Amino acid sequence: MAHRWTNDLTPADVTPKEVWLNRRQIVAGLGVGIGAGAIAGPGLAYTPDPSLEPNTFEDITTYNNFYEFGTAKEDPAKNAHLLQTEPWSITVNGMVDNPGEYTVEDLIGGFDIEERIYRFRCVEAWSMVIPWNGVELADVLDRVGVQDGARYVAFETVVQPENMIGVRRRVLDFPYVEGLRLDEARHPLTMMATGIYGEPMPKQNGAPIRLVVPWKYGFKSIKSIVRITLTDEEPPTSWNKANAREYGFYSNVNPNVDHPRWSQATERRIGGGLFQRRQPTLMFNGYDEVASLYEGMDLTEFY
Ligand SMILES: Nc1nc2c(c(=O)[nH]1)N[C@H]1C(S)=C(S)[C@@H](COP(=O)(O)O)O[C@H]1N2
Ligand SMILES: [Mo]
Repeated sequence: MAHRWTNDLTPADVTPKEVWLNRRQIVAGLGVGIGAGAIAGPGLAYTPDPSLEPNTFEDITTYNNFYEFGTAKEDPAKNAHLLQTEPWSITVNGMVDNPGEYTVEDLIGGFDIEERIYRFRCVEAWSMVIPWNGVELADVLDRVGVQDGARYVAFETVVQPENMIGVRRRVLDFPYVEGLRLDEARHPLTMMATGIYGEPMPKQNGAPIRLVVPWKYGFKSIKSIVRITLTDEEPPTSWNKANAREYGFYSNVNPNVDHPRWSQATERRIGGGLFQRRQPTLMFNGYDEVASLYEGMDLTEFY
């Protein structure tokens, strides 16, 4: 499968192989990887400037938002082991040629699992750098066959009340739902991720398969997906339903549009279990290549 995403880094930016291999060994101690061979491709050939130095596996898996498992940052790591991921079935419906029930393998089997180190920015003004493993959503959409007239993709998270304390407490209107405009969904940066650091996706990070949209606030990257719907109407999204004034449909990272209750001009990079240095928030989280998707749109109106 040809990859449509190309990065702007040169060989000079590549992390020395020894550094890479050492990191591999460190994370290899954590368990069995998802086909290490599958990710040992050219996708590894970038870890550029220090701003893309990945967070540790521990940071990424113990400081989470996954409201189905509670509202505190430590809750998902404590409670998500209860998530039942086998069997897992993803309903694909709406304006598609091949609707039906898919396993994860049905959806992504045969595609290269790439590793992509992405900046990840939560709406709450913290950030991390995460090495995701996954495929481009565009490839999945091609597999299910998007029909003419479809304009949006809607996603839904599993609901397991018996296993999810946040669902029982109704901390949000579950199921958690999210959506993208079709051109956003097809953008080569947009991933369906099945792992981090070459490991199967930890439950607290959205096993077995979740969305990653690196130029948008973290809540757009919906976890533990069980439904994908192609539609001609802008779909409802969980945080917009909860508070439309604070959370829009687009939710692009934008230092110039503050959250009503806090500034988005800067962010704190999480590291070593602590918040570290404050740094400027980058427009589109630094992914300038998506700017053309929003040409002519007032991003203060469409926040
Ligand atoms: N189903 C579901 N998906 C979700 C959330 C959630 O509460 N439920 N939280 C979102 C938010 S606010 C963030 S910041 C990211 C966190 O992803 P991570 O745990 O992999 O860092 O997941 C997003 N996806
Ligand atoms: Mo978030």
